Amino acid sequence: MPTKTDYSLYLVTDRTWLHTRTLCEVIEEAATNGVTVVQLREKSASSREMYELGKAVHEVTRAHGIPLIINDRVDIMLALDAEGVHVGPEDLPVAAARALAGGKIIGTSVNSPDDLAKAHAEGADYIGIGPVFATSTKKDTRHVLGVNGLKKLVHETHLPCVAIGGINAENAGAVIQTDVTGVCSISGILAQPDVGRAVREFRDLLDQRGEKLA
Ligand code: 3NM
Repeated sequence: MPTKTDYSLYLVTDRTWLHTRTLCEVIEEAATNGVTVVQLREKSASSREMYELGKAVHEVTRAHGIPLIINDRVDIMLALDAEGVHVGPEDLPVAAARALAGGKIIGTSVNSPDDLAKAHAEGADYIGIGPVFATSTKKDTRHVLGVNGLKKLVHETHLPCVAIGGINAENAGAVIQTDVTGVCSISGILAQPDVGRAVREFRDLLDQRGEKLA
């Protein structure tokens, strides 16, 4: 699974951005329009809520043939038989997650060359690099990297890497030009009045890159 994963458009969830729609409805629309990975990240959910929500979301992602990654909770990922887990600096180390969940996708967050060295040493399958821009979605973000900081880290890794933090359809073009594998978004997709349209705008920028490389 890890080597075949399409990381190009990676949606991270946060139900606080939804208007009146359910998370499953919005994920259905996002997947139909070109999101290629979904990460369930619901920081205020109880274990039971994460499990029930994950079960419902997994049905949607499975129907679209895209992986579901669970934020932080290796136990919930295993209980759902989801495709992977994303562990940040305050979560289990990658190596510990790997010991529990051998064949699953394991991603981690990178903000510096030191983080990158750790991700390489511990055998992460992919890395999320961020925050690229300031964002109000996550309160405890680390040093804002900017496009140049992102580029430096992208060029120091052989791993698939996705950029995160403040990315929207307006600034995604500059992010994509760094050679990053994909872009992640929460509010750039979930907070938009027309989710399908927002996803297609990201998708168009990513697909233009593909056409240039072809
Ligand atoms: N992780 P938005 S920034 C979940 O820097 C997350 O590791 C970050 O939300 C990191 O797309 C972030 O709305 C929030 O800016 C991303």
